[in-house]
Amino acid sequence: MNYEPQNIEKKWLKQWVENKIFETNVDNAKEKYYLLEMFPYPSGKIHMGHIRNYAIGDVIARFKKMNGYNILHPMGWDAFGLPAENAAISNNIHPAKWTYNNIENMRKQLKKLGLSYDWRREFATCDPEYYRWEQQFFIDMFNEGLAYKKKTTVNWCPNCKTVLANEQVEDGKCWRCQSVVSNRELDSWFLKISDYAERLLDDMEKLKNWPERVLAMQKNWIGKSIGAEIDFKIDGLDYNLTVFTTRPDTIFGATFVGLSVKHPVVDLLLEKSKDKKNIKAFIDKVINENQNVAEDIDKEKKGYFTNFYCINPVNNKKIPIYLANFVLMEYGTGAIMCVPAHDERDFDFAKKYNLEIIQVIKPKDEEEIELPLKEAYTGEGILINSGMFNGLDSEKAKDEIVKSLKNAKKIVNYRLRDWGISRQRYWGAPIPIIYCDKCGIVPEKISNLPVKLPEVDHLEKTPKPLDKIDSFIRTKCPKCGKDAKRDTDTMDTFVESSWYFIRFCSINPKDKPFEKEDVQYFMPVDQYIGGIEHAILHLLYSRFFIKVLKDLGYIDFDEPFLNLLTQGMVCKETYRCKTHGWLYPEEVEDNKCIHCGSEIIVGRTEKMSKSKKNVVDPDNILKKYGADTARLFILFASPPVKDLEWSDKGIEGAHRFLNRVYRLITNNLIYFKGNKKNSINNKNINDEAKNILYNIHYTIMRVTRDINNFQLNTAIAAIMEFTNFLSQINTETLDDECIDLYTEGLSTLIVLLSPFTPFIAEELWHMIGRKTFISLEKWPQYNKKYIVKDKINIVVQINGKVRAELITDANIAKEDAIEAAKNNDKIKKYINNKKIRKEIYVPKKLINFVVN
Ligand code: ANZ
Ligand code: ZN
Repeated sequence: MNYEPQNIEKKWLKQWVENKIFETNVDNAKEKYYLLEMFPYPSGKIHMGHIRNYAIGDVIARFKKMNGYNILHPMGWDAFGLPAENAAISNNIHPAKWTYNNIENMRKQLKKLGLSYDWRREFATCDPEYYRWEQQFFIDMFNEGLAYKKKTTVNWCPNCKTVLANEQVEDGKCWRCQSVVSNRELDSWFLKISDYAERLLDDMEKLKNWPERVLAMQKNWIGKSIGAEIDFKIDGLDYNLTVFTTRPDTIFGATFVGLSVKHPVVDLLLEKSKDKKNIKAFIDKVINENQNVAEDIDKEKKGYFTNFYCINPVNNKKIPIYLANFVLMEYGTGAIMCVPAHDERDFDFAKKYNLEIIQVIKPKDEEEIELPLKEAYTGEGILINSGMFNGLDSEKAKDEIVKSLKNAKKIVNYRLRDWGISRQRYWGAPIPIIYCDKCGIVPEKISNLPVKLPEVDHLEKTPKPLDKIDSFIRTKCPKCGKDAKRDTDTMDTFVESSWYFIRFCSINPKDKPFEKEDVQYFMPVDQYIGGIEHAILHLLYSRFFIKVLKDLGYIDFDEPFLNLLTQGMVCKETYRCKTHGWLYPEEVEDNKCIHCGSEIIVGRTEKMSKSKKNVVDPDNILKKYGADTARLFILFASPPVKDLEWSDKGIEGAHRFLNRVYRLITNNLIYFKGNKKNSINNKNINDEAKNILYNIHYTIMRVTRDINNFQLNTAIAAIMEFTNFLSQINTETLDDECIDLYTEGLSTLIVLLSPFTPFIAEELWHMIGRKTFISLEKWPQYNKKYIVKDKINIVVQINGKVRAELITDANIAKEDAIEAAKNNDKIKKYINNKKIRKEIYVPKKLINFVVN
């Protein structure tokens, strides 16, 4: 009999479906476990990263199911987005058609992998039956003031021709296409995530099993800082300029004021100024520069003196007001007091424009800093040059100084900005808002939802395609019934992924977003698995959205994902030729480029990507080896949280291992025929039997523990060792009792393998005569008493050097152990004719004789 994965896998897929093995329903008598992997964007084909994500999840889902949990394990499609629209533009195919074709293909691929999904729950987010609820949530948020429209500077991706939220700009580039992002003034919709900053921080406490790194990134992104707002009067004008500072203790060192070019007072200054032209020119220059200057400490500081002065409220000193490119209007108050002695940016700026630098903080317990200062001292310390506050600790001075000022107050600031969700594209959920000349901004009537996307037969790559579709725009005002116009933006696709996991709880819910009882039973997600790239984006948006839905009364919990596992990337070596660039492995022979014969450069392993030509196509692997081999290799090659290096040898190895398991079972089928005694009389069993029992229970213990800790690779290693052990036993010498134990070992092996390689496990289970589905079996339990070894090894040393090893009874007495050591042949040599000055005994581990 040969292992033929293709036949086996087809057969069991069919059986599982026919017998509804993975269908789950609410069952209040059973404890639930919701396992979720991040759902994919239907790009057309699954890649190795998907397979890894879903294979890891499937092991956990199957394992928990076998441990008695009622498992919710769903799958669906994050189906709105730009790639569909771009494909539509270049190939003249409707985005919906493109999307559903891709879904069709990817669903087939996923099914081949034997993932234990309840496919009845599948949906695509581009289905109006899905996004209508999102439109309803949006309207609720609008009514609560949580969704609002404003004209502001937004991030604009010139390639995607759409706005991006702050979270979607990485190092000044678009997260999707890496184009450099520019600024635009636009009217767009925002969700008030900033109102939730404090709760998003506080509730991190509930996320005990999230990776530290993810929590740190979110915390940093929210960027809470405690400081003060202090008013500085502008000399000669009746105007108080409010600055935000985290260091009120340094106020005596404030030698100028920095102003954002977008600060409202700038208009007033311009009006009164004699230098209008130059000021305007400077403002234009800064606005046209890239925006992230304030974030980027190394960027060149630029400023322009306004010819106005502020009065420093602590000492009435006149200090110049500069427009400065590093002061953002979007943070704090858009105006700052600048303390060059204690802030790096201010220091650079002061050097450049020759402004005064006054040290006001002295480091504690340290010698005087050399003057003039070579760099800013940004730490805390003792106040100097600060009048009546001299000698105070900076921490204390912060409070005292704010208290002493009339126009100053303590305040908390957050870096987190509201979530901009307007997208100027077609393939997204329409924003359900109507503009009426008489009534203004009016939300669509709930009973008119969904606001469906209009059919189009041709899309062009222009911003706001919906603007060109008259039949979509023209509508009636829900309030007064007069002619009105629809909003023509669509929502950020991250809105869809912010609540899909609650929709999964119900099977095709009609006339509601989900059934409340279903959500009550299944939520929150017990284990979420996905890529680290969403550490902020999707994971922060979802946390916010769930809190909003709770406040709106839809649900009654406030964190969506209790545990989070971020899996590593799938990587592979790259090859490059000096003249021909990146090469596919097929273009390399004997380390030479097949086109020109020149020596190739073998690159370090990198994330699989089309551009680097190091992608391995899952279809080819599945065709050649079957899904079980692919799953096993990916799970064995490295622990889930680490990057995984693809290796052809590794996949061959995984395949050989499954062949060995298959042979081991099929060669021993005869032993499963007889009558089993089943009960093991363990009082007087022989050493051989004890050893088999030990290995069975020790392996169960290891595999159980390792799966619980997501150490799936070492769990597999334990199964492999157990396979070796069983293969080396000569069954012909075994007595009846041992044969029973041996078959128990074989069947345990199959069960332990089943979450990792479910097809071959199901097949072998069937072959040894079982009539049940292994996917529904109980996970085996180990008995500690079989794991305790009754023999132990004791190391024997002479003067601290290891000279022998004793094998003794585990509960040997000290005297007997020492006696046995002295009688050991190897030890005798060393102690003959010598005096033992000291005997050291560490129970069950070590004996040391100190001799002359
Ligand atoms: C005076 C000062 C003295 C400051 C000093 C720092 C050190 P975080 O911690 O990130 O909240 N700042 C305030 N608003 C700003 C804006 N809109 N654009 C650029 N910079 C701004 O940083 C707060 C500090 O960043 C504030 O405290 C302010 O400079 C600056 F020795 O005020 B500080
Ligand atoms: Zn109206």
